[in-house]
Amino acid sequence: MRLFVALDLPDALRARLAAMASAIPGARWVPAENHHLTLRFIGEVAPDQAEEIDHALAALRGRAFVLTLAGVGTFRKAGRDTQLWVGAARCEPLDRLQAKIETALQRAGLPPERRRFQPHVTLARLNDAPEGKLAGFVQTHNLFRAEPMTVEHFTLFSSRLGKTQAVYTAEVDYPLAPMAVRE
Ligand code: 2AM
Repeated sequence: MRLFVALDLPDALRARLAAMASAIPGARWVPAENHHLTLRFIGEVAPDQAEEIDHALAALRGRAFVLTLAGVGTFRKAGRDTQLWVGAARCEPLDRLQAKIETALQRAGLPPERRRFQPHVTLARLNDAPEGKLAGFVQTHNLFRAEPMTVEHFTLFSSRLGKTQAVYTAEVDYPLAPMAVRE
């Protein structure tokens, strides 16, 4: 099983992200149903390890929080733009949740994630997309700011390769404790 831990996004937000797709040669736009914010990529695991991962995540205690997606950018690898994404406004509760998940998964026997957590929702994967077009996209959407969303659970997803796109399935939702109500 190929697994990852992520936040799913409200339908209206996914529709808004999908509507940002534009004519950029070499861009493969992620369809609305696949939008998510990855907290931890796990990769291929055997069924008994998947069970341990599930137990470790179920034992994690976290609190709900408000998250706002904002800004756009690209990831570059070897001098080429590989991904176009929407980022997240700075959010300490998100960083804390991600750190707790990392600890839980290491306890479940996974090797540590070496890469820095860069919260993002991938909008498109890029193959030789012209830099000018990408710069134009980033400029157009630089001020993008979504409606704040309340994160009340996180999710263990499995991923299968479909014909044209990966097929993601929410396997387990792990609830977060309700936010403290202000007096
Ligand atoms: P991405 O959107 O930035 O590519 C499911 O594939 C999720 O896991 C995606 O959100 C993807 O992040 C992430 N992912 C896929 N392969 C990965 C890898 N080798 N390392 C880290 N994250 C990965």
